[in-house]
Amino acid sequence: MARGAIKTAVSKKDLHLHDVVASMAMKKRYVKRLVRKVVFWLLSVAAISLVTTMIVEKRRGPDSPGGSQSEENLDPNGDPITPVFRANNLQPTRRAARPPFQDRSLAREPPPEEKPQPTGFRLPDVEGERRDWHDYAAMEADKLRSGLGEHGLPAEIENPDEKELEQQMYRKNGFNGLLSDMISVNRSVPDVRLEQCKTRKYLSKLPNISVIFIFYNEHFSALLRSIYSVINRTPVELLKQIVLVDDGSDWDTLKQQLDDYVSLHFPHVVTVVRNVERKGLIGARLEGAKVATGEVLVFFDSHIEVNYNWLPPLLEPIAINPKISTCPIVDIIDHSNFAYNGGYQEGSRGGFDWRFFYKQLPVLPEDSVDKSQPFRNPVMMGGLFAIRTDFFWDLGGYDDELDIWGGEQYELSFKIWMCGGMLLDIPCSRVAHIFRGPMDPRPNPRNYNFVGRNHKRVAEVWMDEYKEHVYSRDPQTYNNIDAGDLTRQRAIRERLQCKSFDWYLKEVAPDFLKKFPPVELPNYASGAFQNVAFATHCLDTMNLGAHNAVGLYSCAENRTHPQFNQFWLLTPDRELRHNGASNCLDVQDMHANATVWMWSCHNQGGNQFWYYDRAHKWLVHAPNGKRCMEGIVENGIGTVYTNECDPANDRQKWEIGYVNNELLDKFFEGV
Ligand SMILES: *[C@@H]1O[C@H](CO)[C@@H](O)[C@H](O)[C@H]1NC(C)=O
Ligand SMILES: *[C@@H]1O[C@H](CO)[C@@H](O)[C@H](O)[C@H]1NC(C)=O
Ligand SMILES: *[C@@H]1O[C@H](CO)[C@@H](O)[C@H](O)[C@H]1NC(C)=O
Ligand SMILES: *[C@@H]1O[C@H](CO)[C@@H](O)[C@H](O)[C@H]1NC(C)=O
Ligand SMILES: [Mn+2]
Repeated sequence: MARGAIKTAVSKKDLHLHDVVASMAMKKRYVKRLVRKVVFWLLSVAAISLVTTMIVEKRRGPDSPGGSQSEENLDPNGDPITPVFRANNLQPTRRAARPPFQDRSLAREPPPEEKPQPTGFRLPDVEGERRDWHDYAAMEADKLRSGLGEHGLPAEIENPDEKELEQQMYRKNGFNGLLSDMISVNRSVPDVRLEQCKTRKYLSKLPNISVIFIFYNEHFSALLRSIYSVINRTPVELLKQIVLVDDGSDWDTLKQQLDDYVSLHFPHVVTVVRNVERKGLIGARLEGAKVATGEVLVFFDSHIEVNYNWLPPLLEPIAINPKISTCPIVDIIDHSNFAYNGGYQEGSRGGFDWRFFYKQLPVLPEDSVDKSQPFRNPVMMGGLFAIRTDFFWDLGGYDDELDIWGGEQYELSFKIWMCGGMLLDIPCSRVAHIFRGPMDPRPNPRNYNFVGRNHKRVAEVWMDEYKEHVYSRDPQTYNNIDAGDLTRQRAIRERLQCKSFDWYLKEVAPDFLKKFPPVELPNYASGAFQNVAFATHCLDTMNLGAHNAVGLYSCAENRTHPQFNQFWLLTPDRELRHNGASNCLDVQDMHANATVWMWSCHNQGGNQFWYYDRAHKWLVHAPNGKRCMEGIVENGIGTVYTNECDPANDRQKWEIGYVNNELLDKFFEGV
């Protein structure tokens, strides 16, 4: 507009040409200065935020407790924790790294289309008397309690003489067992619920429950606190039974001592079931369910504390519709100081990628208008949930051939949705769980890939044609797994006339296919990454998992398809991922000899962004400017760093087993 106006002025009034040109020049200068100011300002903001991010990342660096842990997709401890529990546990404080220069996920996603807003989920308004289920007397009494760890405050053992024992018990349990012994089993917790929850009334007529705690070598006081929290905060008329399933533990405290404690303190409400041999999470839950007499089953881990009025909001949807299964929001009990952290804000839905890694996705916008209301969840987290006893058995329980743990939360979630039910998360129901920290490994209960077999069973029975996407991620493994007899599972699907997996993906999880495209895009490069200066050495996991530094080791013979430890991919997400695992190479510092870590892939670029510069043979860690991966072998030990790129330094040059040149030519398109 302004330019057009000036042009017109020039053609009409030549006399003023000089003035006009001068004023245009002035305007140009002015605009230039303005642009320069804005650019300078933007750059300053970017620089400050980059520096802040780096300081924060450094502070929250990988030395924090929860540091080293073994393979992510194995649980040698046999602890009934789901992958997401483990993921949280491994990253107790560190946020997913913020891409310092650009959020590529924003760059790639097309702008949202204008669509009519789908209507969100609401439970039907049912007739019926309602009541305020709060136990105000108990809540008031709790307010007056004082002592170590009361109100969920962080606690500490101060006596220096006990430090060694504390460490020992810590490593044995993955949490501070000695501190647990010092905190009352009846301790009070902070009321972390959303305000709307604190006054809400629920149906007066609710079903009664059996709470099933399963455990393998659980610390005694942590188990007791789990039981007491349920007894102290559950309406007597709704708590029919507590079932303790000892899954082949071998600690003495869990035998006669537990029996004696139970018969002295909870003679009528607690039932103990003992598996002579360890069956794992799935088998143990099934044994518990078999003796349960309540109308609703509540499955819990054995190191939890329930919050005030946790049960009525969890039960009401089930009372309204018997085919609804519900999950509480899981708060966090700190494994080192037992602080109760209820920082829940938004909630999230469960999902999975085609490697069956559990993923969290945002709540559908139409379901999160009122954040205190139940919302639909495609996949349960797996550790804590409620389901009607008859519905559970009608679905066939868990597939009893699923061994130890793994895949069971998918199996049950698919069944619930596909066979006429519904799975809801309940923001007003809060239960806290101890996410374990570092611990001494416990024996692996099996000597075969039971997780893979479980996954194949679930895929075969429930995923229809989509199972191929799971198998195609790891054909070697899946081809060699015999899923066993599936007749009973298929008969259940037939009898209940369950819907297709395609229906589930489209209706229940409409965002999955977008987030996790079934057909994987090709990699930019893959195979062994061989150092040029130390040509016998290749990038290697050193048999370690997440939160350890990557290293160098004698190269595999087959450079395009090396052994597991040396198989790396430069993925379509422009990250350097360990093949078949969910760890990516991650750099958190800019200084010389910055460590290259293996860390859970966050798909956000940033500190996990890598580029292969073929001309220099550099592996460039892009966001920090020209920083290159460097391999150094000293005294036979191979270390990997990033340093400023130096064309004369052969330690920064790498040969990769397979390079897709055509794709690499277009590497920066759409970045
Ligand atoms: C815990 O509270 C119960 C009553 O709810 C009481 O009987 C028991 O003695 C208490 N235990 C401890 C160790 O404070
Ligand atoms: C639990 O509910 C069932 C069905 O309503 C009822 O028969 C049973 O008596 C209840 N049990 C207790 C202990 O309230
Ligand atoms: C490496 O392994 C792949 C897949 O097993 C095979 O196709 C290829 O021939 C092997 N290459 C060499 C050099 O052994
Ligand atoms: C980086 O590490 C190498 C090998 O340990 C060492 O020789 C070099 O001096 C280090 N550089 C800096 C700046 O610390
Ligand atoms: Mn657990």
